[in-house]
Amino acid sequence: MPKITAAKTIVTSPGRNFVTLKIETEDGVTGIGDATLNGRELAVESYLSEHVIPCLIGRESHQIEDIWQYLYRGAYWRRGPVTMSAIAAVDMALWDIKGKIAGLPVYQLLGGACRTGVMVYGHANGETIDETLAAARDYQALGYKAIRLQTGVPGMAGTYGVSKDKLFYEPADSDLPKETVWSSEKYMRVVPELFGRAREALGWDVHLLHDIHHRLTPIEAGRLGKDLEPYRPFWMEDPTPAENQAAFRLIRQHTTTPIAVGEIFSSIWDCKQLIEEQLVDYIRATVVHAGGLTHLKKIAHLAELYGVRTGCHGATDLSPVAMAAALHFDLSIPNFGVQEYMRHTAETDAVFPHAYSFADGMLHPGDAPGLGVEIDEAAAARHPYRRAYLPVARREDGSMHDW
Ligand code: GCO
Ligand code: MG
Repeated sequence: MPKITAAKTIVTSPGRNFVTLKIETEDGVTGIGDATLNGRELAVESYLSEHVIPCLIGRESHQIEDIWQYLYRGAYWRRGPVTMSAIAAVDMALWDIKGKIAGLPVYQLLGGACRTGVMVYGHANGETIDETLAAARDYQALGYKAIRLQTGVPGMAGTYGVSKDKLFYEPADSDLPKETVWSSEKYMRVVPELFGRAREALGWDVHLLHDIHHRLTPIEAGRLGKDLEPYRPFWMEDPTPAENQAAFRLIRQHTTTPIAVGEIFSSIWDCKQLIEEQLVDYIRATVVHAGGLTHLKKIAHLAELYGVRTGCHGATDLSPVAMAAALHFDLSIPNFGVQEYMRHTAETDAVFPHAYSFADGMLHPGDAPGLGVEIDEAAAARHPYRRAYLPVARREDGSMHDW
């Protein structure tokens, strides 16, 4: 069995920051994993280079589960986004290596394809409802079967989910956190209007999604979900912060609008109650922030028992390496729901050449051995790290809210 002989991190910023782990075996086979944690990139980089890489050298690269257990149990300090993103990067790189050695795409190692492709959704957004609907029509013209709708809230500059670029979403865009203003009352008035107008303009054959971005209280989320019911949204995402999983019971008592949650979760323990009590319909944990394919499979298997489907996070701040890994995963599990797909810039795609491709609203990971994505280190070196923070949100009286 090929031993790990070298590993290093590569930090690059082709339009935004990405941290990538590259592992090499004694046979010269290399594998890569995404370790990007938006706004906290160098914490994961240092966790890997200072604490994880020295423990990898000499281990058998094929022993993916054992290495996962070694890094998780062996740290003593369990869970959390920094630790779990670092473990995820190792895990992805090892699946990549195993696939390359086997001569098989990773989805074949995970059990083979359960579907012909992966339905994805893109972000249609604009400062006004008209702009959002125009963007949604553009996504429809590109073949998307599922579209997320976000719009600016009148009187509130810098609403989350509204971006300058139409195919990319980049909220981490300042050297220190930007301050934005929030009013739940104003927001809750605009979203039902957006969805009403969207059904008139776009029809009923397209799935429409919406992200609340942890902004509401449970009872407010129940109200918004109820107001949206006539427009049959595919889901409302992150209705309320999820540290208190039991809080979702209150939302469930008031609305049949499906709920998606979990893009900031780092382990199965963050969603165990949500899944077991069927308090959510879609689990959005990702391969990069929730411990890699090895751990995400366990979350998906638990979810399968309770009729919960997956809807993995796939914003622009997850690198093409994480996107490729997500697609192999999505193709191979029975309870897949939808995959978020925010495109990367041309600079990012040039740094990470990849085999996955988009057609008719679906992505396919391709059939290259391993994950099917590489890193061009010379191109990466041309884009040095730049500190960049996500914004923060304050209520109109100046008190802190959840961004
Ligand atoms: C989404 C997310 C993102 C996050 C971003 C933070 O649903 O895509 O909410 O847009 O804000 O990934 O790093
Ligand atoms: Mg979100």
